[in-house]
Parts: sequence; C-alpha cells; structure tokens
Amino acid sequence: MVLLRKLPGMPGWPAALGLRLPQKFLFLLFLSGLLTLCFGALFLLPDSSRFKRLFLPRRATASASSSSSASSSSASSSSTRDTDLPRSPPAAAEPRHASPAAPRRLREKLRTAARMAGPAARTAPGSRQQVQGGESRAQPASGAPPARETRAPFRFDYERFRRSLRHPVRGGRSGEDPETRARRMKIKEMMKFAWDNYKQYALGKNELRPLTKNGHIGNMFGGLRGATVIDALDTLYIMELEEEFQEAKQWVEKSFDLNVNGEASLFEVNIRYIGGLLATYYLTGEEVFKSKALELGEKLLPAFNTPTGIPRGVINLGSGMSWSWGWASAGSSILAEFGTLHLEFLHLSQLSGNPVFAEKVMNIRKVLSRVEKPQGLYPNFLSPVTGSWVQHHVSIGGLGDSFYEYLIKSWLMSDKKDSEAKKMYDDALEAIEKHLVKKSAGGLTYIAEWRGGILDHKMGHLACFSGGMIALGAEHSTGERRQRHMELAAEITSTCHESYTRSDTKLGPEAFRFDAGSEATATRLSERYYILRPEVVESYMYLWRLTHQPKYRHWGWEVVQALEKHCRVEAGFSGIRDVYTTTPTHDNMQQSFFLAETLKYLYLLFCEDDVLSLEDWVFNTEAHPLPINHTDLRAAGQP
Ligand code: DMJ
Repeated sequence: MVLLRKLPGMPGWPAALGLRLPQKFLFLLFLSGLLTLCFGALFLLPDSSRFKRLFLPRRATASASSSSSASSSSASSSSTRDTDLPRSPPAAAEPRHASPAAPRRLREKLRTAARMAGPAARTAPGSRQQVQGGESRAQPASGAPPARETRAPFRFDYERFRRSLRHPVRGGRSGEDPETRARRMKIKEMMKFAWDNYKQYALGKNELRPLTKNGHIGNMFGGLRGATVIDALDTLYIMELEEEFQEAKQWVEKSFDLNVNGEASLFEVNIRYIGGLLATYYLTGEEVFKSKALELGEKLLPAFNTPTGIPRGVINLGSGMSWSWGWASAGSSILAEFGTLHLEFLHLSQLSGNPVFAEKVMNIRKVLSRVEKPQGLYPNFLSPVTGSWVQHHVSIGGLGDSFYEYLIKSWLMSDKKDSEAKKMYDDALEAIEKHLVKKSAGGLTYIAEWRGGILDHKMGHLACFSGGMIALGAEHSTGERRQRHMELAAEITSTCHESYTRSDTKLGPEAFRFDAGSEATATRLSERYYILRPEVVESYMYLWRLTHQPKYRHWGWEVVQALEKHCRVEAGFSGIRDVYTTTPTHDNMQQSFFLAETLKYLYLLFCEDDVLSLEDWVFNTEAHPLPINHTDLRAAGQP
C-alpha cells in the first residue's frame, strides 16, 4: 500500500491516469489480488531459492518445512531434513544453547553431548564450573565471549584400558584341584538359584522376598528399581553365567528408569548402583552401563551443595533437594557415607572427562584432612554446615567402616600415587591400634568402639571387613609394620571366625561383645540376627589371596554349608533372626548384597588368584571391582 500513498504536491497516480471512482476501486481490487497471488507463490518455491529467503524470515522458512526443528535457528538451508540435532551449534556445545522452546528430545541430546565432552570443553580458559540441579556446566566467566567448542567430544579409550590389565579378567583357569573346582561350582549354583528366584518372583523390584515369593522395594533408593539386578551383574559375568547376565543386561537396557522422584541414600545409590554399573562397564565394555552410571552420577551432584561441600545423606533424585538423616545428630553427615564416594567418583570423571566428580570428593578429602581429630581418630558425625565433628563416636564398624577402606583403596587405585590417602590411612590405623585394638581375657583380638573417650567392648559384623582391609594395606607395607599389620589382620579375622563357630548355626550375629564374661558372642536379643552379610567371607578372601593358608578356604566352606542349611529356602536365600538356634526363623529377605558380595567373595575364595586379580582391581565396598589406574601399559595375557 506504500506505493499508493499520495505524495505531497503530486496527484495520486490512479488519478493521474484519469480514472473515475468506480474504475479506481476496480483497479485497486485487481492490484491487491495480484500482490496476494505473488506472495503466496513464494511458499511454492524450493527452500533453496534465494528469492524465497529474501522475502521470508528464516524462522518462517524452518517452521514451514519441519515442525520438529521449530526451535532451530540454524542457518541450514535444508531444514526439511533437520529432525535431529541442529547442525549448529556443534555436538559438544553446552545445553544452555538450546532454546527454551526446544522439544524435550532435542534438549536431552544436547545435554548428553555436553556430558560426553572432554575436560577441555568443560574447563576451557575463562570458564568456571557450575553445578545446578544435578548438571554441571561450563559457563563463560562474565565478560568473556561464549567459547566455541571445536575439539572432538571426549571419548574414554576402552581398548587401551583393557591392554593395561595384567591378567585376563576371568583368569586363565590353570592348575586347580578337583575339590576346589567342585566347591566353586557349588557357589556358582547358589548364585544361579538366587538369581533365578529373584527373576521369577521379583524382577524389577529391589529385593526378593523368598518366603512370600514376591518383591520388595523399600525406601533406600529414591524410586530406583532393580537393586538386585545392578548388584548381581558383575557377579553373573565373573561366574560365566552368560544367559543370566544377558537377562540382567536386557533389564538395564529396557526397564532401568532413572527419571525417578524419591528420597535416596546417596551412599547406597553410589556403592550399589554406580559401583555396579561402573564395574560392569569396565568388565564388558558395553556402553549402556557407562552411560547409565554417568547419568545417575549427575543426579547425585546437588547433594554436595552445602557450605562445606560435605554432602548430605539423603537426596531427592528428581528435584535435587538434599537433607540429613533424621536420626543423625544435629543434621550431621555420616563419615562412612560421605567418605565412601571417592573410588566411584574418580571413575565417573575418568569416563566422562568431566572433572566435577573428582573435585567433589577431593574437597571432602580437604575438609577431613584439615579438621582436628581427637587422639588422631575420626568421629562418625560431621556437620556439613560448619565442617566440625558433632559427636565423638568412633567405630570401624557401622557409620565409620568404609571410610577407612576407601583411603587405602584410593591409594592402590591410583597406582600408589595418591600419597595423601596413604598417609591418612596410616595415621588413622595407628590411632586405631593405639586406642581401639584390644585383647579379650580368652586371647581374642578385637576392635572396640569409642564414645567420647569411653570404650564399648563390642564388634559389629560390619567391622569384620577390617581383617581384609588391614591385610591389603600390610601387603603393600614393609618391614616390621608389614608383619605387625598382617598379624593384626589375621587375628581379627580369626576373632570374626570365632563369632561364627560359637553360634549354633555357624553363622555370625550382627554384633558380638567382649564384656560381662562373653567372648565373641551376642549378648542382646536384638543383635542375634544374620542378614546374609559378606564382611567375614570378604576377609577370608583377602587373607587367602595374601597368605594362601588353607584355613581360610576351610572357613569359607563352613559358611557355604551353613548358608545351605539355614538360609536356603524354596525360593531363594533368606536372612535368619537368631543364629543361636538350629531352627531359626527367616526374615524373608534376600539382600542384594548377598549376590554382589557374599557369593562373589566366596566364589573368588575358590578361584585362582588371577580372577579379578588384586594387581588389577580394587573392590568397592559393595564388592564391585574398579580398575587400578596403571600408569604404564605392561599388559599381560588378555581374555
Ligand atoms: C554392604 O552394602 C556394604 O558392604 C556396605 O559397606 C556395608 N554393608 C553392606 C553389607 O553388609
């Protein structure tokens, strides 16, 4: 219509043509019809037409040709094929580039691409790390232009990792006697029985209830399901239960849902789910396990958003909100929980190229190495707000246990480079030896608990892992210290064995005491149960591997027989309520750690030393093997 506007001092051009009013009206009608026709014809031109791009804005071009790429502001001229990732920005770009209007699938792909990007992409000069709502993102420092990523996305070199192993993961199978083989096969049969029943009655639930033949979900994993599947994966693989391993893998691929919204224990999700997924990835190289581990790892990050960076114990996996356990005094975090993340989180960084996981656990290390320790001991409760101890209760059993385990294993996993972890372990063990290690009147060595300077002469079943841990540390020590620690490890393991042999079932109670005339027996009714725990056989396995004294295999076989006699029921294995009666009642629960740990350690006890060799692997606290970071590539025979 601009063309028809009357210019000042000039007659309108229809008038200049000498037209009358009805004729003028007809002329205008004709002209506007012509214009509409021309404009409409533009849409019929191919997308590549320069004429079309001259008149139509880009957004209109894209939306006219493909609704699935509506959010793309790409300069791509062939947007009819743009139903996937936009061509610009590149795959390694940060998710914040995605328009808020972008379809969910597109945003998810961008996020995944960013996650897989290497450390350089995430910590480019001028960038700072920011953790928000479970995702870590590299943000340009204020004033800096947004970094354009040109490097290839980070890729973990799995083949190189496999070449770094000294031994085939499932061993070379040489030189074993028939009895050892038969016992190993028996344990394999127990694993198959435990798995088959779980699969039949509870697949997808967290645990099997073997008496009622159904599944249990519980409230420890924040809505995550399949704890038994994830915990069982690497054991099935190591035992060469191929078909069962495929069943478990298929469940992970098809049914393992991480988009859940519930309150989870940070510690339990880490040791069982992240540990199980990482181990299975390293054993098999199957990408699905790696990507699930990384995705879940990111969901745990908001728990670290506290004034000290010490994470809280409980996290909502959907909202990222976190808080402390209601039972933990004064909103404190638990030593064995925040101190048992290091191994898994270093591997999350190694596999993703994203340093944020390692930074989180290195910060925990920093807080712990700075805080004053009473008598050199580490109390179990620490405030995530102030970074100081809340209560002076020290224990190498529950609430403290795996913190010490992860110190020595961090050093081993680093190929002995992490000397800070080694020093913390050595100092802690020295304080434990000085203040907590005691001998009973009957000559049994035990580790007592400490409550503000007063000793509680009790050992929990959980504390029995320490025989194996101390032996592992001793193996890498020298001189007098090596011998002293190896003796201590053997004595503690022997005491734990006594707690088993002194019961009627030959299974050990939840806690046993060394006071009021009792020696390695439970004195309280509430401590007489056995829930298929692994710690005692875990120590047998280490002591066997490190000393080859036949008694450890004998003791392990005693446990197998007791499990068969008292815990095996028609549809799986169950814990028992009282180890001091030969007709115990069952608790109707097949714990997932029975498949992850108890049966795995028993199996390894009857394997050659090259199966999951201690030269190549450290076991996380749920017995999931994580590889030692060999800094040289002195490879041996490969599977
Ligand atoms: C397992 O989940 C782990 O070993 C953890 O460290 C403590 N205890 C249970 C098994 O007893």
